Amino acid sequence: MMKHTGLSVFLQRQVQDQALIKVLEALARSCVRISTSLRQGALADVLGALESENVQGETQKKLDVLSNDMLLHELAACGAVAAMASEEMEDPVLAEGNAPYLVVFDPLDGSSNIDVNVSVGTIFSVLLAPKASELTDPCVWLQPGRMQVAAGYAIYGPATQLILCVGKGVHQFSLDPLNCQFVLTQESMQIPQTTAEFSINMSNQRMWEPPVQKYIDELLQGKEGPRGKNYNMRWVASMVADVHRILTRGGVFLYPLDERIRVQGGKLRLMYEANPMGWLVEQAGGRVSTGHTCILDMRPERLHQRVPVMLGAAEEISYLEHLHQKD
Ligand code: AHM
Ligand code: MG
Repeated sequence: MMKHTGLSVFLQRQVQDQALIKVLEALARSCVRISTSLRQGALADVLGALESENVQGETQKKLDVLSNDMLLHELAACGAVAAMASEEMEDPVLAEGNAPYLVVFDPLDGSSNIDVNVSVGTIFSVLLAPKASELTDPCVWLQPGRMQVAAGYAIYGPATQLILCVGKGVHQFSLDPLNCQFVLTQESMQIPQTTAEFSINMSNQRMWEPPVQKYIDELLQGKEGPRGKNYNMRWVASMVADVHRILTRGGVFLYPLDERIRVQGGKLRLMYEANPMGWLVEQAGGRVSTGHTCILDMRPERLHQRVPVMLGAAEEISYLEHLHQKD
């Protein structure tokens, strides 16, 4: 049998800083625990909703809260994390005052899919921490995506996989369920520049802005339209699963602004959805944009800020930006 490289061996080869390795191993341990809970599902009575709402006003699932707790616990225990912030908590939680890293995460992305047994995931972003005395300043979190030290996600699908970037390409690890260890299964994932597959929630079509209306309309015209080829469409409604497909076989993913979500600035969250996923996509040769600007260069204004997201095949994102400039 082929001998795979384990995550720990990979990290020792790729990452100089032992503290960062501790953070990444704590994230991986959390994802193994979350994966186990998801697999038990109804048997462990972890499905369904709670009566509480998160900071976004969304109903929390039991597994949203459980996953959040697992991440908080593992990250606080690793000793290398100064503070943690999450989609499920209004304010950051302090951990180890003098530790070098901040971690921001979406503990269970796509959680509306849990009860119907469709893929969900965990998204995370690792940033440098300031001095201990500055940790309570909310501005320490507002770092542009380009300043991420590491980012990644776990996808809990037919197999559990961890996709990781420490600034040198995007690498895929698969969970061996026999020993609960992640092993390297693909190095340097690449997104082709062109594609014939798009991903968007079509039910919002009537509310999109004109450039996105025009773009999708052109794709739908297929071979007979201005793009001269037929396009396929996929929408899982778990960002992790939709982005994972793009990292695996290419494509373009859009969650644009629409009338319904205009006041909140978009649907997806900048710090723990768009930035980590955007960085992975860029590191794999794709592009990420709001339609007007590269998301990774934006200076965040709030921890839970939302943003329009367009990511994937570089040529498609450039064309979308061209349509927005003309508008
Ligand atoms: P969540 O973090 O509360 O799960 O919400 C984010 C999810 C994304 O995973 C997905 O792309 C999107 O919301 C789905 O939205 P829609 O319900 O419009 O299909
Ligand atoms: Mg999410």
